[in-house]
Amino acid sequence: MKCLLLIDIQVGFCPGGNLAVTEGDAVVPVANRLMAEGGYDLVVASQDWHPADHGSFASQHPGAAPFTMGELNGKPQMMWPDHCVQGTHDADFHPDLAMGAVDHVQRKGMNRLVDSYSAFRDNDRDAVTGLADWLRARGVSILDICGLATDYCVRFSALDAREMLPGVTVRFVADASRGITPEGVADAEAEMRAAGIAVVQAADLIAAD
Ligand code: VGL
Ligand code: ZN
Repeated sequence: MKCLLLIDIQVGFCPGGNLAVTEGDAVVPVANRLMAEGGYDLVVASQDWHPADHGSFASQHPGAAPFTMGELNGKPQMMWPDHCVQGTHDADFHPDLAMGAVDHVQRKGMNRLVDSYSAFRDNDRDAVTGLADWLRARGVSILDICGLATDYCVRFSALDAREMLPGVTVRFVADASRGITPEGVADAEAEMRAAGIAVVQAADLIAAD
C-alpha cells in the first residue's frame, strides 16, 4: 500500500496567512497532481489545529517577539505568530487543494502546553496522534511526504515516520514542499537523507508509477 502524506497545506502557511511560507501555495498544484496521477492507495492530510491560547504563540508570552526562541513548559520553543487557530480561516486547508481525494485528516497541535510539528507525535515525543497506528493497520509500505513547512512539520513528520514505522519506505517530495528559511530547508534535507529518507521530485513519482 502506497500512501501520500500532505503536511499542513493550510491557508495560514500560504501567502496572506498568519505564518506564511514563501511560495507556500506553489505546493498545491503539485500535491493535486500527485493525488491524481501518483498511483496512491491512500492520501492523508495533516492539519495544524491550535487553541487560541496555544503556548507556541508569542502572544502568550509577555514581551516575546515572534520568530525568537522562548520557553514552553520548561523547554526551548520557537515563538510563532498566532496561526492555524481552530475554526478560523487561517486553519482551513488551501481552497484549491483537492480534499475530495483525501481519505483521512490528522489534526495536531491541540495541547497548549506542547508544540507538535510532527503529524505523528508531540515535540516532547510523549503523546502520539494515532497516525502511525492508522497507517500500520492499512499495511502502508511506501509513504511519500510533502507540504509545509519543509524545515518544521515536514521534516519532523518524515523523521518520525522513519522511526515509528520500521520497514516502511519514506520519501520526501521536494518540489511539493516549501520551507520557512533556505538554511532550514538545507538542514532538513541533510537530516532526512542521513535518516534514510530519499529526496525525490514529483515527476519521478508520476513517471515511475
Ligand atoms: C508549522 C511552525 C508552527 C509547520 C506549524 O506546519 O511547519 N511550523 N506550526
Ligand atoms: Zn503550529
